[in-house]
Amino acid sequence: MPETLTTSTPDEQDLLFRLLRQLDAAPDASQRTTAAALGISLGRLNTLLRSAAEGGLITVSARPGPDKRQRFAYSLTTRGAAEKVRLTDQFLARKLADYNALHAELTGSASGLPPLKHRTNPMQSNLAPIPELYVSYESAQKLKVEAADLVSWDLTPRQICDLELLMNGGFNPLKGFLSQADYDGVIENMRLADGTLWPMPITLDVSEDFAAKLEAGQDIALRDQEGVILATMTVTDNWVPNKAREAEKVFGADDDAHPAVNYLHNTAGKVYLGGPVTGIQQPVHYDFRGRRDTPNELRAYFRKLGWNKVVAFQTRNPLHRAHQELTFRAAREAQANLLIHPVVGMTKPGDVDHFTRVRCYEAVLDKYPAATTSMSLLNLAMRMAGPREAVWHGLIRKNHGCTHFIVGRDHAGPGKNSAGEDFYGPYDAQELFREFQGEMGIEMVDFKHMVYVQERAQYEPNDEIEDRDNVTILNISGTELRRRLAEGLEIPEWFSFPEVVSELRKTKPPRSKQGFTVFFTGFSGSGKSTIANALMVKLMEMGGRPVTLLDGDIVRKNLSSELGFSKEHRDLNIRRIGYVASEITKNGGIAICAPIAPYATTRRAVREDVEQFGAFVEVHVATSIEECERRDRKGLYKLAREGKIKEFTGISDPYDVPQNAELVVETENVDVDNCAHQVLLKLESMGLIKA
Ligand code: PPS
Repeated sequence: MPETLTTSTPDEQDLLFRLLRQLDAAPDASQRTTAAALGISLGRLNTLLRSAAEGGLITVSARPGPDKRQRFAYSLTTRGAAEKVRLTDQFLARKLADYNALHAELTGSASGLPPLKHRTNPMQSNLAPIPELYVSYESAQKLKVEAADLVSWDLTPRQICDLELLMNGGFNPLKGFLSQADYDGVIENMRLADGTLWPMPITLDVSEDFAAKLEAGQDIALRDQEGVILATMTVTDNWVPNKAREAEKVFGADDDAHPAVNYLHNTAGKVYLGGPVTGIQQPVHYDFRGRRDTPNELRAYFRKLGWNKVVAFQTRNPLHRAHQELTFRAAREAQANLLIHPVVGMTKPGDVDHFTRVRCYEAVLDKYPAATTSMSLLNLAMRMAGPREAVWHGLIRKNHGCTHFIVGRDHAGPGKNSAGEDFYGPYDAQELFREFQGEMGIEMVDFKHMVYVQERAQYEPNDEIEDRDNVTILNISGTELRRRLAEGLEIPEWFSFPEVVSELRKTKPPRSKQGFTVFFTGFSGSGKSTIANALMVKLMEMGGRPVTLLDGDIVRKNLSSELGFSKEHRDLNIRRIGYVASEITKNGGIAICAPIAPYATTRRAVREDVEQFGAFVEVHVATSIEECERRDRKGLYKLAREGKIKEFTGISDPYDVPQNAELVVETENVDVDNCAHQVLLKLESMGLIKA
């Protein structure tokens, strides 16, 4: 950037700001119109344009057409757009100072005189518009075309969530992904390099190969998973972070039992990129569009309704009666309106999916007074960082126009560490929030654990029950709730709302109605297919769920006809079976698989695929190789012994005997019906079928 642009006077910076704003808003205007809009001569405009072009803030291109005064077209570059964002902040700060001075003069509040009757009604800072990183629609169209030629990075789902909140001001004051200096400050003491409080590292993690391609100061395009360009970024920093240190400082322990530490070590890229972001378009959401609001949309909504005080409730769980009581009490205590602000981006693995939760929230919303309560969905990717996360959540809610924030017991807790202990104390988050709330500009409404007092038929904070020895205190933990749902047991009225329970039951039916997979493994000729067929018929006789048999031979004919029996091909074959079985399980069916599946690691991978959606029951059909060879029903063992079939399992290829199968079935001297019955009994004992 040329000297003049960085070291110019406030007036010159103001002019540059107005020029960039003008080119952003009306890139196709003639020079004469632009000069008139800025109130300067054509000569001055030309000098300014030349200097901005030399500084890399705008590009100049020839425009066809007869009109000589419109020979050139100007548009903002990524750098120009970032500069415009910086100058906008500066401009707004100056305007606010002017406004405050004027207000002080009118009301006499600065002169020491008693204030005059308020003739002005200053806009509360929590409701004033917040800076975003987007360029205008016109500039975005041009930038999108330019960005198509840039090196591009395909964002991960978590990065898309982060980018959305960076661009719409949810992560204000961040202007992009953290630079190394900001990152170091955030890790060490929760502060950006300039001292501003910010507790969470928002970094763009990439692969080493991608990072190696980049030069300092290079612009890159950031694309979503369909390849749509959402933003550009000027890469100012490119470094290999010390992830163990990040885990220790941010999450309190370098322990993979913490979901964000696990993500850091096993999913995130090795290199971080930092630099300012220029927003082109919001990430696309097709679900619950009407329920999603940017910080400025919420601020405008609160302004319109005159909601000067708003208390936000953050949640990643369905709302039950305890939550309703807690939020009512919080609104009463803060004398504020209530914003239910659930996270729908990424939460803790294993949480109830957001589709189900939003249906639950909508059902509960009817039970709140509509005039003082609103709900909005937040596309945040949570990190489960407890205390630091609470401070982060508070800052995000402040950006969304809220004045108060509820912090309850174990806020954003990740559960137990690998030694079986809680990562954080139940009220650590409240303590850290309390320490910083003055600086944050949002007040905490803290709550102890809410429990149900049967005699008074109401929820009360656990620490406020003075007659606890004379009353019955009831509570259902999250684990207990999951158990009751899984087993189809009663969920009492005092605990939740019938509408919520019914939604949860639809998504999480009892085990006896969920899909599952029975995975037989054993040598060729061990009896897998025969037992699998008998089991299939018995399950069909019972009815209730569709049953699909994925027998080794059937699969090799219909799904894997091009594959042979090398390790690589066998693995591919089994992974395909696993994929189909996981889809069947997900959709509530029963998948019965009967391949040889000789490798333990591949069987484990299939188990993981299926267990995301339902039970995986591994059955080892433990017929010995000698017995299989003696039976030799297909005549294959003879051919294998003669060397006519290569890589034959048990003869010339390995078989890893299962160590942790749910069931081992011996077939020698036991009839098929009995073997199938053993499997049924196992399924029954696991609650997967009813007696
Ligand atoms: S694997 O390893 O799981 O992919 O094997 P799978 O698909 O279950 O094998 C299906 C049938 O292929 C026949 N067959 C062989 N088995 C083992 N090794 C070699 N080299 C081989 N070549 C052909 C065998 O009859 C398998 O059928 P089952 O039903 O197991 O007897």
